[in-house]
Amino acid sequence: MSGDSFSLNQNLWDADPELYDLIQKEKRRQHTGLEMIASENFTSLPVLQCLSSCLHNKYSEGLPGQRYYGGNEFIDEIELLCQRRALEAYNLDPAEWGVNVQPYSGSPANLAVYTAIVEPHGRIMGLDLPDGGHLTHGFMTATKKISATSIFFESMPYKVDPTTGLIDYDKLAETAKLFKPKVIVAGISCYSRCLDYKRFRQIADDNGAYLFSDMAHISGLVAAGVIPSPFEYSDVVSTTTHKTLRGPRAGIIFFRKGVRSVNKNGEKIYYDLESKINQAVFPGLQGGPHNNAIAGIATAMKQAKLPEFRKYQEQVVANARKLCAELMNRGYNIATGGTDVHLVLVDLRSVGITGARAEYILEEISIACNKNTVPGDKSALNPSGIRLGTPALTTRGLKEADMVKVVDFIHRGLQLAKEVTKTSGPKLVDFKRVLKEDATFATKVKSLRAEVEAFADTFTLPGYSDY
Ligand code: DSN
Repeated sequence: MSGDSFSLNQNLWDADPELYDLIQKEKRRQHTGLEMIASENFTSLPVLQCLSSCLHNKYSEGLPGQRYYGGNEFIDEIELLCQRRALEAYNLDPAEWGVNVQPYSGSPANLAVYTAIVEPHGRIMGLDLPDGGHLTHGFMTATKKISATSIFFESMPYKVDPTTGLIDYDKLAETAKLFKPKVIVAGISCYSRCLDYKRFRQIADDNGAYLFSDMAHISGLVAAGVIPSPFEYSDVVSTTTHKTLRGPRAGIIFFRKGVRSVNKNGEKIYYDLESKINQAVFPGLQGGPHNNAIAGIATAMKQAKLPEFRKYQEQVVANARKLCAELMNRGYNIATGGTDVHLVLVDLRSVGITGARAEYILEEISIACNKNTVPGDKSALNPSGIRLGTPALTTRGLKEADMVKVVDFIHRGLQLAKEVTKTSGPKLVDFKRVLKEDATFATKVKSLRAEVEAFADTFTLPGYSDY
């Protein structure tokens, strides 16, 4: 039945102009804006081609060679290629490490790890969300268990030192001794320093815990070798594949194989992670894998071995350092006093504007970032900082000199927010209203936005040219 009045082979722009128009608008927004959300990036044309390929059509529950459906001859080859390349990207020996490339994204990957290695209500320690951890590392508030990790498991956070902003490893060691977690999570969503994996390993060993590293934010930097790798010290490593790694929106889990330890009698204790993790992903939590995304991961992992990829990651860090230095030159306080990675956490308490206002005004001038808690913040609902990242801008070709310009735009936006606050008073709703209704402020915003957009428009975006 291919002769329907709606042809299955029409282009999107003919088949659904209304939707196509919205996609075009989003494309234009991406082109004319400065994308500084630290977890975002612009993936490559080959990855987008994988995502929109025929692989999308196929069901393949199970693993290569052991599927619940027929017709998986080539899907098996693609998944095996993806697994091989994922191990190669991180220089891992297949005798010591295995990988599952089926998780739909980072949160499902992390839940699969806990499901595999922690019994229901077993204990987990992760960096607290307001201190820079991720929801899936066990977030809960005093009154509510927020993340499934805290609903199905018992979660005890560790924290940063509120004065330095650095992870308080001594306190973690002390708490772990009392809490006796089954898993310690070494991972961040907003922390601008390299993690001390050796120290984490020591603390895990002292308590018989697994060390699980969630390298989602930094996996591109790790693959390029520009920051320390978690693999030497970890039992399990998860990552998303779309952040610094610049692949498709998906997740993967690496797990150790072989000897875990040798007991007092000299007997070898072996890891049993492979079947536990594979089963937790499917059939435990997921159905059929997204084969188009798996192909996208495979091609992104190939890119990750190229010299250009290393140069890109070096530039991501160089840009973040320059961004940080320029902000400090302008008098801004930076949590932890700097950055080793792709992100910068700006503490706005001394500026006198909240994270929400900063995020709002920057969005108004076409700079995308997110409000974020900073060390010492009392409420996660009213954070005092913003998180800025360089992966997406670096993909578009911005270099250190461009960061000077970017900081100038940010600074002018934040200065304007200060001015508006004087008129609007403390409520965000009044701030937004004044910004819109006051003709002088509205004109200033419009003119600054035009400058930002003209600047951003000079840099290209990878991807399809027509949508
Ligand atoms: N949403 C991502 C981030 O912004 O850090 C993490 O999942």
